[in-house]
Amino acid sequence: FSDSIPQHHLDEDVEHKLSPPSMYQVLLNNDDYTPMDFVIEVLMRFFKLDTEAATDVMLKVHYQGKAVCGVYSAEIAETKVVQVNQYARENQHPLLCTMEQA
Ligand code: NFA
Repeated sequence: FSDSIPQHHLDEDVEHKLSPPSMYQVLLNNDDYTPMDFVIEVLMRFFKLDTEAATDVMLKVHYQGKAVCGVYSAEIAETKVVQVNQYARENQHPLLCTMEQA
């Protein structure tokens, strides 16, 4: 059976034309008002960082202006951005989450 299938049609020999998905960095941006503890909570809640990793990212944002929180496919990155900005606004903080193609 398989000897009747041209070699170039066998699955393992097919040239796959699907590209891997574009990946996006999700970033937090510094501001002068959002409490450090709130930023750490956001990083733990939405980006699944432990206390130490969340503190490191928060301090990088604070001192360098922005930092990458995670890298995701477009749909997941967009969802993180919306959820983080919504959560910040619900808590009356100006914290801004953005995304950039990696
Ligand atoms: N710069 C803020 C402050 O001093 C802390 C902060 C860190 C805000 C990271 C936003 C992002 N309270």
